Amino acid sequence: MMVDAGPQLSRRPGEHLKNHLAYQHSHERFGALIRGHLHPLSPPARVAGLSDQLISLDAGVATYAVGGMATHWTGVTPRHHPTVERSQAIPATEWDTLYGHAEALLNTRTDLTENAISHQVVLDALTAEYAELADPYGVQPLPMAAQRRTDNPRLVRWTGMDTILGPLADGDTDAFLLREQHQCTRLVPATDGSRIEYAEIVDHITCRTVKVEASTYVVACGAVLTPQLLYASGIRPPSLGRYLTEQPVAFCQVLLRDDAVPIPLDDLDPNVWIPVSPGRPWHCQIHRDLPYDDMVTDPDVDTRLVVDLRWFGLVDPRPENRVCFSDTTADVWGMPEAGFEFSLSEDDRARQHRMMADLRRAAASLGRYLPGSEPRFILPTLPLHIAGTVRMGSDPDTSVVDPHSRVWGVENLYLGGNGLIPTGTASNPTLTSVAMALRAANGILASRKQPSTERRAHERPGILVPR
Ligand code: KBG
Repeated sequence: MMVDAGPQLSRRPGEHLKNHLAYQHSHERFGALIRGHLHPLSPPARVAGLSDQLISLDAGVATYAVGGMATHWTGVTPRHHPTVERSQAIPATEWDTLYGHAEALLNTRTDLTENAISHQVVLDALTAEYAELADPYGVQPLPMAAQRRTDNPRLVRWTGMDTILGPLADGDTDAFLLREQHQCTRLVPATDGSRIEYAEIVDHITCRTVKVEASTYVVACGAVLTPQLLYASGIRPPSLGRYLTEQPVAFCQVLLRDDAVPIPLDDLDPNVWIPVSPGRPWHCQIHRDLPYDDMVTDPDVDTRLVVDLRWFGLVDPRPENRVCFSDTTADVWGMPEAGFEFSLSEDDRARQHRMMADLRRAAASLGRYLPGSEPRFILPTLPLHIAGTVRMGSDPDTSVVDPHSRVWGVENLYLGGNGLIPTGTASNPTLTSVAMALRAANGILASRKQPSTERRAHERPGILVPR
């Protein structure tokens, strides 16, 4: 049984909203749609660190919908660098297998835009500029969780939660129950705290509260709402909410030289990547994405020539960087209100300035800046890659979950999502979080030795009991 506080927005649960024809070819229209799906997590007045010119968490948001941010994410799914980014909590020998499975689940591929003219132009120009970068960390196509449709190659099928569910998304099995607009407000631990006895779920459709008893509980509702639920449940290990990381974003737009084209009217966008590597602790993606609020569209610009350069930086995890929860103020969902305490260290800061210089280098090799979109750090910061708040580790004093994603000291409670990533990272986190979740799922399955038909009634996942 799976519950989600938000509504189901598509026929198949958790589908990517860009799969609808109306949004496939307009970043502006799609941007306008999803802006309404981003709910601020904390009132700006309570946010600390706003004066920082490189990063601010004022844009901390959550999406309340079945599928969460998978209903609108960009689908960029690189592997994290083995030494610069990846956590050592999982043995090095397992990462490649886990990543392979995660890529298959998400339908990650590098051929999405291989025939697009602007993709080839960008790839060639940057390959020449960055000739010193050795394989496998040189300029290359960006791995994308999306595929061109074979019945109409002008359209792309973007991966959403329905992709992961596979046949379960079609709802024709009793083995899986999905309840939309059901919000888990509390997990109720046994008196000694060693296990969860039941979950308290508010059904926002009927305004009833129900108890759900299960043998295993998994909380995966984002890097802020996951620790929020633990906090509300009185599960408050010392590292909860701490070691928070977020990636500063250096951004600009470039107009490709028009002697480099002609680009057909219905061409797809470029998707080019320069991976993180030692000495370059930043992730570079050259593509097109949703406009930021401060961007003005010039009707005289041929948008086929515009490319976005997004460079994401790495910040070190430090315990003082955190999301904290109020004991006195509730958010609109009745949960402890979140607030952020976050700043950059001198090392973090120096890294971001090197990243900005590199962004300028790449831009110069491609064309000239789009007027009004010259290089800058995006504020409030918007990669939405908050991590570390329920971090994985091998020491219960400095982590919230063990290497199998189980909350230390609570035998039947597992967590999932970007909050588990314990390291400073620059690349998009989703693929890594899915890899970690697969390891946890394998562990949960292995621990459930009996076949499901032999399990006692109360051990079946998700029994609804009216309160
Ligand atoms: O361009 C995207 C990017 O791919 C991503 O992962 C992040 O979530 O948001 C960016 C847009 O601000």
